[in-house]
Amino acid sequence: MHSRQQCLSDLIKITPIAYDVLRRETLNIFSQRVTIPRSIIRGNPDKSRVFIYLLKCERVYQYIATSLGHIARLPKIEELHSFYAELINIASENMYSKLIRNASISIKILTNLWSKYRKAILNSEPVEAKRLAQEFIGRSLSIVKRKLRMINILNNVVKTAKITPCIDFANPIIIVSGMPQVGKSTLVGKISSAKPLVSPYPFTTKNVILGHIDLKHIKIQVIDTPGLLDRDINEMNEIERKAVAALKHLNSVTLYLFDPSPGAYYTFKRQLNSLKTVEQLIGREKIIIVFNKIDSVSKEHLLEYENILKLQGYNEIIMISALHGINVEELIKKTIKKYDELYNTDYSKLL
Ligand SMILES: Nc1nc2c(ncn2[C@@H]2O[C@H](COP(=O)(O)OP(=O)(O)O)[C@@H](O)[C@H]2O)c(=O)[nH]1
Ligand SMILES: [Mg+2]
Repeated sequence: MHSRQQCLSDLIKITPIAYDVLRRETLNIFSQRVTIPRSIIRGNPDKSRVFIYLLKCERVYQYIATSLGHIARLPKIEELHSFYAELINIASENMYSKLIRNASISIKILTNLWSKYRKAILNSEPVEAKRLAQEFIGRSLSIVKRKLRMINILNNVVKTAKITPCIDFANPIIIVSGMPQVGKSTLVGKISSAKPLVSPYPFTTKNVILGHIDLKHIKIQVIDTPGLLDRDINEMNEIERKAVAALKHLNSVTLYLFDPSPGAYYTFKRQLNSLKTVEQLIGREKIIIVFNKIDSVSKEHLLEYENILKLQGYNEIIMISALHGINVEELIKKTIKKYDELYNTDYSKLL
């Protein structure tokens, strides 16, 4: 099957620029020597200083307008897939759209300003020309400074674009979700091409990570997500919100992992609370409940927790050990079957 992978890093291609750098470069351009063609000077010998300042300002204007143009031409947030849009909003603290808008506005203001100053300088006496040119540079910089205060978000936006996986939104996606330390990254590492970091500390996974399961004619995408705490979505931090973005915006089957073992980092009750949050986001029908780490849980405990979930209406729970690969194949089969049911596809036949 054809792959239609989309990479955020191909869409957001820009070298971040800070105000201080832009200012320094502007002053640098302004201070550079310019030479006016003799033919022009010959006809207007007393105007040569005027032409020098005109040319300096023209260069500065071109430089600033070009720099802002790169920002103004970034893709609009509405043009991005909603998953990518949300990641960009998280990275920019919702300032991305405003930055692009303000870059466009600033270019217009600068262009107007330059057309006024160009006339004024051209009609001025030589001494006046220098003062007007300096005034133009000062005003241009102050427009940029005022309008593009949030320019530093570009750093984070570009960084995010670089690490965001290229997703084929038309092909199947399995999301692995759950509280920190339940074994999400271990499972993704076991079943897919991704090898996310696994550690005994929470919040080791700070980004959405993509791996693939290679079937005969298709790659099933598997997404590892940062752990979610059992709190309201509005209270979540930047890292958790990336996991929420994946859940909310990707058509997927979500594996919600529990750690029912006695050494679990969070109590079973809290894990159940966190499941409720995921349910609110995507609806119960897209979730498969998985108990991980069954290698280190007694049968009695498993049964006890299973019953709690059954009372809540979850009839099927899949028991696995991601670490030891117990029942993992079975889990993949069931997940793809569920995907087929949800999205009216027939990938199961490829297994
Ligand atoms: N006993 C046992 N430990 C596991 C299993 N899966 C993961 N772990 C351990 O649980 C800890 C957290 O794993 P990790 O995959 O980083 O969890 P994540 O935070 O949900 O991504 C690590 O120390 C893993 O080795 C399992 O099936 N059995
Ligand atoms: Mg992890």
